[in-house]
Amino acid sequence: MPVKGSFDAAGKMLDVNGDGAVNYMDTTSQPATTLIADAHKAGLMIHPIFLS
Ligand SMILES: [Ca+2]
Repeated sequence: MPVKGSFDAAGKMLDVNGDGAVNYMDTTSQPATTLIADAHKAGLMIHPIFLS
């Protein structure tokens, strides 16, 4: 599922929730893509990972 961040005029990502850290918690979810369905149709397996 894609996410979208907010950026200032210089292109720096904003600390939207004001917790002092800039990370995925400052993003909003976007509509799901067809990536997983397309991968399954191609016979591929999906394995999620979390990067912090
Ligand atoms: Ca934050």
